[in-house]
Amino acid sequence: MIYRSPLPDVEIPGGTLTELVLGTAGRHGDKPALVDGVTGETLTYAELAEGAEAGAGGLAALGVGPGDVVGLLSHNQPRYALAVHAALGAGAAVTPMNPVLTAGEIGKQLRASRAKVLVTAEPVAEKAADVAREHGIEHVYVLGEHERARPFAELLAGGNAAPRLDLDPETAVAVLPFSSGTTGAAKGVRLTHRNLVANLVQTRAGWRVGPGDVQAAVLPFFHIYGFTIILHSGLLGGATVLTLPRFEPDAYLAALAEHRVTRAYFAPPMVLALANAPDVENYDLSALRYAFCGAAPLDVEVTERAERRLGCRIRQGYGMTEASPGTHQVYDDAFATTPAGSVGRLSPNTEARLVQPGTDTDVAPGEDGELLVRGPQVMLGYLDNPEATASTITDGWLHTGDIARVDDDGVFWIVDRLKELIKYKGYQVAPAELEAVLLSHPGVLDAAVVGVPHAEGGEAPKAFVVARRGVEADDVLRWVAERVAPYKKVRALEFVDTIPKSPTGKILRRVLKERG
Ligand code: AYL
Repeated sequence: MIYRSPLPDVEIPGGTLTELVLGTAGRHGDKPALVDGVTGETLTYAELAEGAEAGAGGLAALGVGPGDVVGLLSHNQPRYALAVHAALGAGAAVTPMNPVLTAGEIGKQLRASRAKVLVTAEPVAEKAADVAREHGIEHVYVLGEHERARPFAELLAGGNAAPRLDLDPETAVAVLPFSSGTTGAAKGVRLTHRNLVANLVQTRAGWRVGPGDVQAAVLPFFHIYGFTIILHSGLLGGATVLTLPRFEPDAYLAALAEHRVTRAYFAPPMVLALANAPDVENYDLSALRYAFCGAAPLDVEVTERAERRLGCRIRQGYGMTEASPGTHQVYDDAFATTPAGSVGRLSPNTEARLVQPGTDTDVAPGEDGELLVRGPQVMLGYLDNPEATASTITDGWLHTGDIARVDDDGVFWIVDRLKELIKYKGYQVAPAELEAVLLSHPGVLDAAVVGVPHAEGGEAPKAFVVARRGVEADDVLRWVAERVAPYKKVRALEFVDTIPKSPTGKILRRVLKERG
């Protein structure tokens, strides 16, 4: 049984991501494409398009071209978009990174992606410069100024023309985010120009983002939700994208009011914070028409509380990095009629199946099953990992590792997560990565990590550890905390005699999860 979108297929334009989103920049000219919610700095559509061209020329003059990768380590700011499209214009792919990653984690991603250039932001330029030096990356640019890096503006000012390229959008990688997928450590996800172009026009069929819209962008552009759904859907629509570097309820609400934000994008912890914030009612949110949430499960009671306070419905989107990311959405036209708690309907050109986990057998209609999705937004594959690609995509079907249900109206619910991935505040935490860090501790003999319920984060990593005598929990927790970004920290630890495993040696995560 194959489920299809109720919307007719859309035609997917043939060009690059930049051609799609900046091709009409001339029409919007002096209109702000991006506004910095903190400094007020703006970047107009014309400045973005011209800057991207100039930056592409500057990068090409450094020797950056098709097949190369540019690392991007920055919080949300208007110039983020400039860096992305300069790199794409040179023919390179961008590998985005969370600025809170440790030097070790950044180095790992730069090495795996073979990045040639690193573009960073002022607050993390010191760390970026250190990592670049350690990994022999010669070119480090900063969006702004810093003594350890060259100003990105210098690349734009060189007077170099953007190269003429003949990229094949079906095979040229545009973005290389890292995701652990259904199992193991984080892998580079090869999203082509066509994947992203497709997902943007697919999403547009359900959401009418237009020049009258102001989109709040506090969710990070280094994650695919922020990159595609917030930043690029906004640019494609000719909207203004308001960047905020971090979520803090009061500052966020003030920004929504001041900039008359029409569309807001949340992850579950933001909805929870807004449901409980002391004085939401003091802000004029009358411009807000659509609010979205995605990246992790959202509680219906919390949703309703936040909706009452914001005076706006909140509806969910669903997808995954490997699908660029959107596969399900609540269309604007169905905003009032699609139930909270669901993830809406399939985006156009997207098919779905529900199967018995680990098999190719469909479940009976109405039953829960593992969600498989197929469409032009599904990645080309993982970087340097054909085995992981082959086990994740079969006959074009992407195995999501999520358990879903669909009703007679074609509305989907995500009811459980089968894969080992932990979502802390919507961010991916890969148990395999934490297990490797735990095992590197000299006193740890064996370890397994699973997600357990956590009030603020939704879910957080808990470690089960077999240790040598005399090893202290605090010491093990500190060992991990020193080596991973704060959001990945192990937040609970239990010493055990053995880790339950299958006869083939696989950790029985469900058993541990049920023990809690
Ligand atoms: P990744 N409800 C429950 N779980 C979700 C939801 C949701 N609404 N959205 C994402 N997830 C989980 O790669 C699910 O387990 O991409 C899924 O496999 O970081 C995993 O997160 C993917 O995590 C949008 C808005 C997509 C957001 C997104 C999120 C992309 C997150 C489309 O419109």
